[in-house]
Amino acid sequence: MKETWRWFGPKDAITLPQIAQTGAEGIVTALHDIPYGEVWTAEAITERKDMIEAADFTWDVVESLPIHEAIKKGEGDLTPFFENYRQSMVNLAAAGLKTICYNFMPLLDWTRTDLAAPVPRGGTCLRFSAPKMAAFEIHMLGREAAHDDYDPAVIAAATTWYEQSDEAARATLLNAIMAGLPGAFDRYTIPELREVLKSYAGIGRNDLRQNYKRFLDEVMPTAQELGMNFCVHPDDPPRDILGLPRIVSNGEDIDWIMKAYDAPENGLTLCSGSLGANPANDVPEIARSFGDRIHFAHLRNVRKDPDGSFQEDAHLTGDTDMVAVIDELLEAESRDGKSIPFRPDHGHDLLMDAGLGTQAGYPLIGRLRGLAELRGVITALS
Ligand code: DNO
Ligand code: MN
Repeated sequence: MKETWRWFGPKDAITLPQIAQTGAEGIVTALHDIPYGEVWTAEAITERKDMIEAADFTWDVVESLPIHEAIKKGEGDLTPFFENYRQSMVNLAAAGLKTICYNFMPLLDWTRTDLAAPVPRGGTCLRFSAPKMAAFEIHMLGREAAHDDYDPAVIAAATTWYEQSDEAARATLLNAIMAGLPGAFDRYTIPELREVLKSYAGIGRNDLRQNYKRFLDEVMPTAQELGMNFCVHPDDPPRDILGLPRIVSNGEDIDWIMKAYDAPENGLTLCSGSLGANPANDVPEIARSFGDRIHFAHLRNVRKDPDGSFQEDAHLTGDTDMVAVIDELLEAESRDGKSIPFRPDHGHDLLMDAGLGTQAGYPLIGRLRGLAELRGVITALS
């Protein structure tokens, strides 16, 4: 398995020479400044690649080559969006970039309600509180239908939270929910979010699946010609959010996707933290079932509460048996004769992390700790 590190580009508070000290050899990045739907030019790709290589790294994975919302919604004339997407693929492949991570989550990427929840012995982590999410949906957005999406006890706790919260707490909650959107785009205020949610009205699970299949049919033949591996990132959290359907949440969903375009290039990013947030998901089992289609891995752990809340735990503690997950990935590697790039996906804010101004979930010390722990497991198992 190849150790990689997510770098958000020149604007990242963490520099490439600092990343070099973590021991990681590969970089995972994207051209976050390019608006969704536009072409990644050969020049922009080469400029980023040169930067990475000048610091003695390889650029191993593109995360993400984002999919425009119009494609997810199946709305309007999609021809230019598909053409642009394929053009970006051609340009990436020409630069030797052949592993592409993306997601098919409508509107929001990863979603948390707390960016700095305390962990017992110091430091903070990302947390998803089901009551706070319900409070946001019901009381702040006014989405009445959310009553059906949560248990009555969660809804009662949501009301209590809302009644006790002040403006600042509600603004912090909105900010946390928006933080999962990478890059500088598409942060919404409450009225904007209400508006944009309307544009998804009537799009159910099957519609989203059909739109996804159309995307695969449009891009996978090009991926095959170019020798590129695509790897979809699972939904985080693996459940419907804001009434929007999510279709990459469990083994059954992944199976549908793999069969919707049945080719090795149509693969998976095994994100143990995302999948692990649903108690019904057996992550080592998912790694085993789809080992031949796993082209990239995000390794982290979560600890779940009975009410549907969860928080990010240290990489080797938490509910998921990470040694078993890594064992499956190593098996897949030796079976298929491949090397799977992985990154410590998120970390706790530890020690001086809080002052560094890094992206939420992507601290220096916390991920360094995670990477070191994972490296130990990999070394022992191999
Ligand atoms: C969260 C990440 C995701 C991931 C995208 C991939 O930290 O794992 O934001 O990059 O969903 O498209
Ligand atoms: Mn992930």
